[in-house]
Amino acid sequence: MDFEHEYVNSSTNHWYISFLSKNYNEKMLEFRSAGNAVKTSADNAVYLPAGEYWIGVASSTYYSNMDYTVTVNYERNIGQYETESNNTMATASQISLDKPITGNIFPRDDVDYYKFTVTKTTDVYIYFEHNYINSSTNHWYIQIFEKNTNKKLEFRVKGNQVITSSDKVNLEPGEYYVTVAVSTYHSTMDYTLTVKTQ
Ligand SMILES: [Ca+2]
Ligand SMILES: [Ca+2]
Repeated sequence: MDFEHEYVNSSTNHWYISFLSKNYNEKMLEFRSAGNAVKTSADNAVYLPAGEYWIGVASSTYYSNMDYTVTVNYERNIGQYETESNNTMATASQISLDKPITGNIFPRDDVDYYKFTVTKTTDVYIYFEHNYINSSTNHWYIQIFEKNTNKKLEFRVKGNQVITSSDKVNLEPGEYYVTVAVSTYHSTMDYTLTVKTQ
């Protein structure tokens, strides 16, 4: 989402923009725009099913009656992104082996569930990427487990660890789930994960 306005000679926030779920009860995204920031883009995308959503614009620390323009940028999701809400096994986003999927953790208590199927006994590992964050603290917590919640693999990813290949785990044929959740620190930055077989 982009938010634009004419220049105001002030680095203080003048506008507060929020993107709300169709039920109007869940914040999917929020950011602020300073007077001298003529174009502000949201830090991350939200990946949503078709439906109605709401954008709220309010004054922030300072008030301006100046006109503003809001643009919602849209890209069709054909499986390259998670689809919220995917916070339970039942609503998991389906993924294919060796095909990357991108998502992010927002709000902090967001959990992303992905479901994949193994048709023959195979070794898999998770390849996890994100942009650099200047922090050696863990930001993401990733697990693979079976439908009966038997955990097969878990690992954490630090902010400054831009590429991670997990240990390999040997899986029997069946359905499995990957979850991505916040670790010690929270980042809304996009991550891309792939369940790899080689
Ligand atoms: Ca998510
Ligand atoms: Ca989620």
